Amino acid sequence: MRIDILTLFPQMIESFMNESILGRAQKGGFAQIVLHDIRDYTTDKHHKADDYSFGGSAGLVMKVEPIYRLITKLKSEREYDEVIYTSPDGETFNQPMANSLSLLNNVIILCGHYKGVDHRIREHLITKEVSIGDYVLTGGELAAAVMTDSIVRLIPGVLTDEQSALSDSFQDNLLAPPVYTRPREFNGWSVPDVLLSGNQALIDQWQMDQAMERTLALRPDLLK
Ligand code: 6GU
Repeated sequence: MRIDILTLFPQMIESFMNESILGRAQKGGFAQIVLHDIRDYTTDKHHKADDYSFGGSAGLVMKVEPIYRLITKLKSEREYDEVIYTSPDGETFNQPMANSLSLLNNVIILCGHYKGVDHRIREHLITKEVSIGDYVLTGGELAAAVMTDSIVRLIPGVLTDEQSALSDSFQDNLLAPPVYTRPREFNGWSVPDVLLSGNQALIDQWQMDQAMERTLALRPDLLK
């Protein structure tokens, strides 16, 4: 899968994309994450990528031409399944959306900033608008990073069996059960006996009960 991220601030997320699981996914050839600086596609001598909004409401708006040029260039090189715009107006990102996006080949994510992009971009080039929750971020870069992280880890081969995404919270609409490691006893705090019993059926049952109990207590909305 290839994800092209279009932003005015590529440095904000560059190192994030090359660390940990995202870094390994790219080195292993499972994902290609390409950051593009929208300012590189301006043609005026001041490299102006934003301007005042018509009608006078406060704040800068990202200009149509550089974004159009960049998206048109990318589309001439390969076919894109989605052109996503990060915006608080969008559909709220969640695990089912991550699952379906992880099946795509090529995706563009355009990061909104300031008051947003010239609306003509949204009308003519964007196929999907996504928010990561009901709070305001300075820009879409963190949203793009969050989405990329949760999408790429779902690509088959990125996680080992032990890290398997199938046991993550939310994957089956349940929170994950508690986990423990050595030592068995610390400071008088002990690990539940069942986990040391060696009886896998019992352990599976305990983990399922815990997942259900925790979901009921902490996120009953997930069970609806
Ligand atoms: Cl995608 N962008 C911005 N600016 N704020 C947000 C968001 C996105 N998702 C939640 N808040």
